[in-house]
Amino acid sequence: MNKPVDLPLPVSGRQRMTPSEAFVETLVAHGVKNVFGIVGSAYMDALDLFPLAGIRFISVAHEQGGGHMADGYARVSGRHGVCIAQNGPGITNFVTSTAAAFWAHSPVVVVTPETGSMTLGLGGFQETEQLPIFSKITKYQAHVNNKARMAELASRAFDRALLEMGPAQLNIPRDFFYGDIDCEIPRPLAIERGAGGEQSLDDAAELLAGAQFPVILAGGGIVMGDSQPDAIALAELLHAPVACSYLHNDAFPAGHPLWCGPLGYQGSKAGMKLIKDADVVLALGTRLGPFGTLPQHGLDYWPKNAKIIQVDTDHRMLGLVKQISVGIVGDAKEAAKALSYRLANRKLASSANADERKKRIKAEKDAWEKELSDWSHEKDAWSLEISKGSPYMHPRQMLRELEKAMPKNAMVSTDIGNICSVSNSYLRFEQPNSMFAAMSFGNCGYALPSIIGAKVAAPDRPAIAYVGDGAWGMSFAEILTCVREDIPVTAVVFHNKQWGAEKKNQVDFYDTRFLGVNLKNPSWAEVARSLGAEGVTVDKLGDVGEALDKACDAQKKGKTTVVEVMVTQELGDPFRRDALKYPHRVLDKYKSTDVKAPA
Ligand SMILES: Cc1ncc(C[n+]2csc(CCOP(=O)(O)OP(=O)(O)O)c2C)c(N)n1
Ligand SMILES: [Mg+2]
Repeated sequence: MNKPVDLPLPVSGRQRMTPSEAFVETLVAHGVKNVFGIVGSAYMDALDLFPLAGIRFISVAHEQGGGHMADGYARVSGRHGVCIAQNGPGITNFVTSTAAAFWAHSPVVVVTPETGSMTLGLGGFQETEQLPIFSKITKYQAHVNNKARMAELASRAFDRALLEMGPAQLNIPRDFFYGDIDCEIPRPLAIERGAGGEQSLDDAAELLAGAQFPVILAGGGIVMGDSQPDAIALAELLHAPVACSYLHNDAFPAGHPLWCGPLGYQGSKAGMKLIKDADVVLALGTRLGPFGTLPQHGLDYWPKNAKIIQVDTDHRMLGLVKQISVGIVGDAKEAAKALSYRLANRKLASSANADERKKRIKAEKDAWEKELSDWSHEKDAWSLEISKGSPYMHPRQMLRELEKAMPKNAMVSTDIGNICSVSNSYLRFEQPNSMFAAMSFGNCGYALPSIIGAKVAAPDRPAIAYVGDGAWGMSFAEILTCVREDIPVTAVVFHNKQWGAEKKNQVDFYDTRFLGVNLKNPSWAEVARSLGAEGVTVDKLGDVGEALDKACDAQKKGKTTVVEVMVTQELGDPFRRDALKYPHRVLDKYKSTDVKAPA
């Protein structure tokens, strides 16, 4: 393991250096302290300099994991996450993680050394065109077309990743690391974002001042923009209930009386019922992603007649998915401050009925809490049948136990799967930068590597990944990274012996014709132990909290723990109810698989 040495300042002024030195000094200039990847000859000349530059190289098990680690690191720290790999196959392994970072709005810099400039196109070794592959999943692509421009283009990639809050690619023909160049290391751009246009802020303030039932939808922009105190102040001024946008449960503190929980899949009915009655919605720092605003629990909650004010730093997101009345191209923090300033000494319609609304908020929250507590298991016929007589835990009860035992300042990443999705109802946070779900890219295998990256950025916070056993099969190799790089995390693996989320579709839409959904697993606790981590198997509810406690405690001693929780095969609501149809067959050969839609 490369331990960081004292961080030197980047060299200043125009001078002679090698392109490798220019590349590494640019990393130094941007404050990079950790780079995730797998060693490769393509960039070994630059890698060799990392220790003296004060950069730790974190050697991972698979480049996709390294890319997710860079993503997790960026999401906690608000700084660049950096990953690097060998040209060709190492780089194509970054595709999924880069797409995931794109939809998580993570400033990841993907460094992609390329085949040599003098052999490009000849079909030598490890050659593929690396720019087209990433063209739709990056915010910016820098191609070093001349070694003398190494620092300039590298620096621009770093600037753009933060400016546009998304991945930037830095593509470097491998022979361009060598030689001598004259150059200056550019200083990072310092960018201050503003509140938005005066007129749009005035219009928004006008709508909010007249609102009888304003509701705030708190989005990821609040987390990324460090805006929570300003969002709280504005909510309190308006006495407005606050729902969180899908998978941004950490956008508003769960203990606050105005917090109403997340919208979207397996979200909070309280939040949904309250936003349904809004006459004005302030969507603060959210692109209003289509998946996260779909009807849930049979509730079509998006308010049809409300005026919508949307605040987003990216102008392309305004009015894209939902019709809006006012769009503000602005930073969530600055816009919240500017709106509070405009509303501070005004007569607000929402003050007159504040007590009434306060009672309504409490009643909706209490009702949802009670419903959740009574929702001890899934109640559809298949779930009841499959869990009958099972010695294992009901997933919802197990998730409740995890919630109760969750350390106060925990960071939790969640994977894609049925139980991870259900966990959305039980994940509450008091501080931002705490929840790292696989966002709209929705790839299985996200949670373990992203929490490893998060732990590197915030080593003093407990780091916990929620992962289904199928997704675990894709990603558990990164336990090797935890062990060899001393990055202690906790993984809770939901062992239900199935790709449950997809099985649920076959239950609901395909007459329980199961194909490719059953798993044969080893003991994941045993596997963890053989990889050099701790591993425990829990099959009793009473042991869940203690297991999580112990595992988080072990992080303080540098130990990674896999907590394998044995759960029944019951399944919550399906993911893509919106996109599935009952099978309709035309050819005689396949007629037997026709399924009639229930009346
Ligand atoms: C990389 C990738 N492959 C396939 C899918 C499709 N998919 C979505 S959920 C899911 C099942 C997840 O199973 P598991 O991790 O065991 O969690 P469970 O649903 O059983 O709780 C699959 C295969 C995906 N989202 N991502
Ligand atoms: Mg599973």
